[in-house]
Amino acid sequence: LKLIETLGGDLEPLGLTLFMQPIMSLSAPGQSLDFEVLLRMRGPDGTLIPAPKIIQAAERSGNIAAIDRWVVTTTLEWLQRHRAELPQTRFVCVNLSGGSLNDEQFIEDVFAVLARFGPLVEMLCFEITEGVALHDLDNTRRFIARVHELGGKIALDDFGAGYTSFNYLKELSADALKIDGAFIKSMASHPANVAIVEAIVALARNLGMRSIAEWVEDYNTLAALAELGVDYVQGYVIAKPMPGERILGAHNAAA
Ligand code: G
Ligand code: G
Ligand code: MN
Ligand code: NA
Repeated sequence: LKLIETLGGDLEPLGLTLFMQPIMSLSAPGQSLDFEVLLRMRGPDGTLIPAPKIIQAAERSGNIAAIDRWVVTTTLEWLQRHRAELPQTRFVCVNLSGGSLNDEQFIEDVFAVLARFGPLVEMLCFEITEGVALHDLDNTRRFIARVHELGGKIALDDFGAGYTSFNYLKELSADALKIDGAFIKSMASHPANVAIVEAIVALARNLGMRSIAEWVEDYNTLAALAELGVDYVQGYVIAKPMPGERILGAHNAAA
């Protein structure tokens, strides 16, 4: 982590690596292979350093834009390399930090990267949190418009946590709402969460957006979400985040 604070350009030697977690469509279960990209770092002893630690170190040292740019580039390179092996993959979600979205240089760099990959960008979905989006609504709006021009998608991550304002939902034309995992995880023990999730699903549908439930940890919750009409589910009950090779392996085994 000290290294993140000192190095800039080439990040792979630092042990940065991308994990993927499957996102399952409830309307076509088993027929789609979409996923979220999650950053990991392999320590010298082989242990995996979780994303929040990496992100914090990078934000503290002003290197978060370099990290986010590396994640976007590496994801697209991976997709390009393995596209033929992923016929059922329609979208891949990538997380962005607030620091990056408000960094002019990052924006220019990332759109230069996207331009290199042409139509592959149509498979990208950028996950942004409400806090990030609200930090500078104009920057965020411009970013979203440019992503849409290239055919990419936007999901509002951790939706429902923080400062959800309906006005901001109206202001930003996102494609999907990712319901905050805290609501999903305790649906069974907190009936109020069921009502909240139901309302978010209806809100998404009425705004022409998709809904994604994360942190789905058991089958009862999965069944309840299907009943509520959630479009996509993601969580340990389906699969944990795993190295990209394992996604390819699982797919090849299933095919
Ligand atoms: O699995 P998980 O520990 O990876 O993720 C923890 C947090 O780190 C989440 O809030 C997630 O959005 C964030 N995160 C994971 N991967 C990335 C990444 O590549 N870039 C950014 N900016 N955030 C990430
Ligand atoms: O904030 P964001 O939604 O990007 O981060 C997703 C985080 O949720 C990652 O840290 C990921 O590892 C974690 N995660 C994924 N599936 C589950 C799950 O079923 N339960 C819990 N508690 N966390 C999960
Ligand atoms: Mn996310
Ligand atoms: Na989230």
